[in-house]
Amino acid sequence: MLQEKLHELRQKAEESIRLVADLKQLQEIQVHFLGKKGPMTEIMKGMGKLSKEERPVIGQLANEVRQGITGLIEEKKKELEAAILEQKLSKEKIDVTLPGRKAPVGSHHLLGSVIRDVQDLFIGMGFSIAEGPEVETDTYNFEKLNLPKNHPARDMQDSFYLSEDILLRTHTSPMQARTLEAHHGRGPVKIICPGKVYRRDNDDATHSHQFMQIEGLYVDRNVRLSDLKGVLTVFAKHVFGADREIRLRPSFFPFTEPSVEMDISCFRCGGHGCNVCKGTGWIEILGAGMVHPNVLRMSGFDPAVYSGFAFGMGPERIAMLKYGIEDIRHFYTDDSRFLSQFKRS
Ligand code: 2NL
Repeated sequence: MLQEKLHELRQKAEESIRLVADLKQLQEIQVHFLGKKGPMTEIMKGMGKLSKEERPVIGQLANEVRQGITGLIEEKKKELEAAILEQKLSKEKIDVTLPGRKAPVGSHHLLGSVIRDVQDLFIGMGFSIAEGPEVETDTYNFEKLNLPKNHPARDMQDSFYLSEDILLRTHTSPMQARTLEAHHGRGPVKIICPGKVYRRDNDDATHSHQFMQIEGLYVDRNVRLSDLKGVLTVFAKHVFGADREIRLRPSFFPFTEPSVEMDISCFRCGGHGCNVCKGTGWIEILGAGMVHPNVLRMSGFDPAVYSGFAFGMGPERIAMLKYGIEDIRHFYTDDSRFLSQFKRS
């Protein structure tokens, strides 16, 4: 009886396993045939009623059947898992002929491009680039530039002081004074000083506590205001267009005498008056002058022998005018939507 039942069970199980389509069904079949409430358990329970002679024979057969079914289930399981993997692989295959994703390519920052353009122009006229510390001493930032103690520009409110004698430079002029000094009273000195400078200011559309400056300095025998005019005319035409004219207006800086402000004829309206030049036909671009004799003397040059011109400009202002940028903070907040408008070589 039991023997027959076991053979029948084996046959049924084989049949069921063969027809199984997925892992869930296979699991159900395993529970159905071999589980606690299944026929196999039932048969094992009935073993106790068997005679001594029958028990080992049936026991052995039952074990064989159980192992046989278990083996078939394992086999089927592997088969199904392999099929699943195969299907997954065929679905996820990579099409190597598809075009690749474009990697974002960076570009020069507009402010850097403007500064390099100015530098290159002056290098072409025989100037060298001189760069120096942004943390300066009171001596080089003020004293050597004819800004004596008690000068209003030294007000604690206007600068970032690290101690009584050390501050973040308020202009690039200290580097000009350092370069003059390094020449031990012998010209020519012909330099451009670009770099970051700092003022205590509340940031708004036209002010920033950190900004850039480009200063120029030319000291030699017989350097005259007309040399300054010539060099600045070349600069104005290079940056703002070949038909620009310049004009100089009297001004004041402690480190130059005489001092001037330079305007260019409006590049938008050509001088008739528009909203860029506020109806005047002229746009203020930079400050300049002849190096003050005190400055020359303090840096080791004899003002009876040497003279020179100097100028200072804000590259942010130059870039804002040239490219119609309305807020200086665009240069520092690095929003790629702003920056990518100026992607060029
Ligand atoms: C401005 C004006 C200026 C200078 C900077 C200078 C430097 C030395 C000696 C004499 Cl070592 N002068 N620099 C001269 C005149 C004007 O900058 O408005 N900058 C934005």
